[in-house]
Amino acid sequence: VHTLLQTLSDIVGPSHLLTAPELRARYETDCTGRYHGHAHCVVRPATTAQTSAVLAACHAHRCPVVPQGGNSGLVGGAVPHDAVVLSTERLNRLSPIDTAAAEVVAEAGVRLEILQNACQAAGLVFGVDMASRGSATIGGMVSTNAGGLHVLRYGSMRAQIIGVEAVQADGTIFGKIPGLRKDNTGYNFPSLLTGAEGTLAVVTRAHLLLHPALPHTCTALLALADIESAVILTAHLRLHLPSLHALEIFFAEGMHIVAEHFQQSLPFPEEHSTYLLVECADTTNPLAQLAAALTRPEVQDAAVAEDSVGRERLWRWRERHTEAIRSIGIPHKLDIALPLRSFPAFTREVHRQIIDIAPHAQTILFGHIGDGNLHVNILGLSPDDMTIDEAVFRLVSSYGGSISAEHGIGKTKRPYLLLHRSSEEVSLMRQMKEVFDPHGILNPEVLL
Ligand code: 2HG
Ligand code: ZN
Repeated sequence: VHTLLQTLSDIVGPSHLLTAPELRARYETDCTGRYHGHAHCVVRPATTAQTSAVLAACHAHRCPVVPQGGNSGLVGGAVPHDAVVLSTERLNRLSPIDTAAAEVVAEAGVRLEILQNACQAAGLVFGVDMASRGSATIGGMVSTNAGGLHVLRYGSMRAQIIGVEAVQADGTIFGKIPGLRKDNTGYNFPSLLTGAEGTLAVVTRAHLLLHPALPHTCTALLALADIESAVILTAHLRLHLPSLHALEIFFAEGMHIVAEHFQQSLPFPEEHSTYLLVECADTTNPLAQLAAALTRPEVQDAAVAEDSVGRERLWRWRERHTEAIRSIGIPHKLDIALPLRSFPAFTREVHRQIIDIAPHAQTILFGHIGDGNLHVNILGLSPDDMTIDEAVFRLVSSYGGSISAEHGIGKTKRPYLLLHRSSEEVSLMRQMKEVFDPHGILNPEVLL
């Protein structure tokens, strides 16, 4: 390890090789607080060439490398175990926005919020948005195929990518930037690296497409009697609101936790079981469209906002779930996808099963109902106890759902991949891994 550290220091300069425990600490623990690891060092290359040299050196020493962006992942995918952390934070250049083509090239360490601000100044938007925008980076978002709040309109990260540049385990640089929106010349590497969780290569740059900004946005918080109503309304809104921009769900438990943690008073005078957050955006004001939806029989109460302050106030109920839950304890976070029609049966059953196994546990559900994506957060379990995680994954699988919708497999779900993928598929994945990374140095404890 000592000679490797010297080589890495020569590549990036001594101030960008962190070896002291207090400097390494923030790269060794993830933001859920559930995962802790140990890094030999943190290395921060500033260019693709340096990234390549770093990987070549680690490859020669057969030393595991864990790529890390904003460290905002929720499945332990960027937590090192006796590995070198390759931090992308200095790969942070953003090309000028190409307004004519509506495209931009971002290095892996560019934070989402920085990209969003640059787009806004150019009258454009980036299609992926999420609560972790202040820390999540483009490289991490590519590697996890991040989803977020507007997948129902723009698709997930994969749908935004025109080209990717990446570095293989042995230091070989590959990929094409600029890419082309249409390019059918064989296997699609950008798509393969999207969602690969840093196990095949380290993404260094991405060429991304942008969308025209929509000047009119309105948001409504709807109170409903139950999850059945939410499913009926979701189906209706998808068909009847062409300007639908976000469609999120949460429940009374989550609403109360957010209210308590942030000392906010509840938005409605009565108690309700289920809440939908609906957002519409368009080139002309979509308020009339949204207002028509509010007359539906499922809607028990509603609050609407058109100005950014009012809209943000409504969004907070949903976006603050993660932070409010974290303030109570270390949650188990299970990000799952289900057919929409299974939502009612699943939510009932998941509460029942969790209470059967751990009567003291507290379960909070929320998520992106417009994408069939729920976040099952469970408090009151010990971090290593996987009994409930496994029960929930089995339940999800029995409904034909996926054990990961938008967060990835990471370490948490690695033992359960076969609940959703066939052994033939997993075997093909392993063979691909071997081609890209024959010595298995890239994020070796993640995914496979
Ligand atoms: C969200 O939708 C994120 O807010 C985080 O995906 C989900 O904290 C979670 O479980
Ligand atoms: Zn989410």
